[in-house]
Amino acid sequence: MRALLVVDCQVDFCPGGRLAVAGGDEIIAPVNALMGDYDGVILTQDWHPENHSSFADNHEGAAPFSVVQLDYGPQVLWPAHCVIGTAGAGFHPELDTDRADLVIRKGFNPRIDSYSAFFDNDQTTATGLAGYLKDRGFTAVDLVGLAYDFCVAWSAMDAAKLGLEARVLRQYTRAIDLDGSADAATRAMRDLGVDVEE
Ligand code: VGL
Ligand code: ZN
Repeated sequence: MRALLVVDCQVDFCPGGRLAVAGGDEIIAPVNALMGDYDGVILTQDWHPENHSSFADNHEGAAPFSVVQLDYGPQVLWPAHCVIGTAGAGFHPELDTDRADLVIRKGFNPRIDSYSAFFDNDQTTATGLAGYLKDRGFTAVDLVGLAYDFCVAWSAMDAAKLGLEARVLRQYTRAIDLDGSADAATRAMRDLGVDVEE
């Protein structure tokens, strides 16, 4: 049983959004076309309160894309994005959300960011996705979505650590690519046994 995990295909990560990933909107139609090939489709949604600790605005004098030390380690500070209840937090209007069996929201704890669909960035608070996949008998996940080097990569690495067969379909992703983060993500994923397509 193989699931398709569609990561953060949201308005704010597409051109015109508050944390736009170049070409983010280009993957939406291809991702829709993939959905029928899987035993299950799961969507994730980045979902932050306004006072979220990953927003540069919530750190006095901090610039977006700088890095600070939080309780659980280094954290990139982002422009405010995917704020609960705003249009930017919604799915891209063309994403075929009707095909999804489950929607996982993540990042709603103001103190901890959550790139991965499985665990918050403290690496301990679980979202419940691991149990869901296990209970439904999924042993493999293919990952697509935004952004390749953050939420897709962290989700894929956690999937591999949990013993799932994890594969990233790279042409169905786009990267933020902050200081070489795309290449670093590819290396880190491969080190953990994630199958990353060229
Ligand atoms: C993401 C940065 C901050 C992502 C989410 O979806 O990759 N990146 N929040
Ligand atoms: Zn976020």
